Amino acid sequence: MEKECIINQGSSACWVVREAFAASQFDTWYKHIPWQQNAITVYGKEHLEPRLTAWMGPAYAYSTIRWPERPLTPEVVELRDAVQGFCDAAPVFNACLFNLYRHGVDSMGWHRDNEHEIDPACIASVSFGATRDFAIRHRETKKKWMVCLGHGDLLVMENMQRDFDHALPKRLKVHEPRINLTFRALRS
Ligand SMILES: O=C(O)CCC(=O)C(=O)O
Repeated sequence: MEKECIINQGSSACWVVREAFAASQFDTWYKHIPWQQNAITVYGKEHLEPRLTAWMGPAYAYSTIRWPERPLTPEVVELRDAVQGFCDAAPVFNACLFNLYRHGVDSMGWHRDNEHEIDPACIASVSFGATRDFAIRHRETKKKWMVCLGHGDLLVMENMQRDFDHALPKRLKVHEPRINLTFRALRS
């Protein structure tokens, strides 16, 4: 399978393998994951996140959200091992954040996954269901890239946290749900 290069700048790289996991079913993941909607506090005000999420891996916290430790299930380990096979020099992904965008109103704002526990060498994500745009922006130049991610696509980001933000913008014309699993290596 071919790697499609999106960004290759210094030590930072981002690439996609189209339909790498297209054989995996949206419904399997939809039913398998213990989805919840978290509240997040921004400038002292509580909001519900505009998506459902779940976590498997060591205990982890970002923003005002605290995830307790939860082991990866055998199904997730199987997908993780297959993803790991595409990422030659990556550290072992011992954690997975699951995102469920119920429709195009659900989204994720600009961020860069730069919590100190996350190994910046590599983050890999797999998408199922509706096709959505994934946005990347250079933090200084503000140059933007828009990557269309469809069912089964693998997206890999290497050393991107320092210089780039990413986001999953709203797309009001999308009415179908999308699931995204992001694999990370958490350092203890
Ligand atoms: O849904 C996506 O593709 C983006 C997910 C993401 O940025 C994250 O989990 O940090």
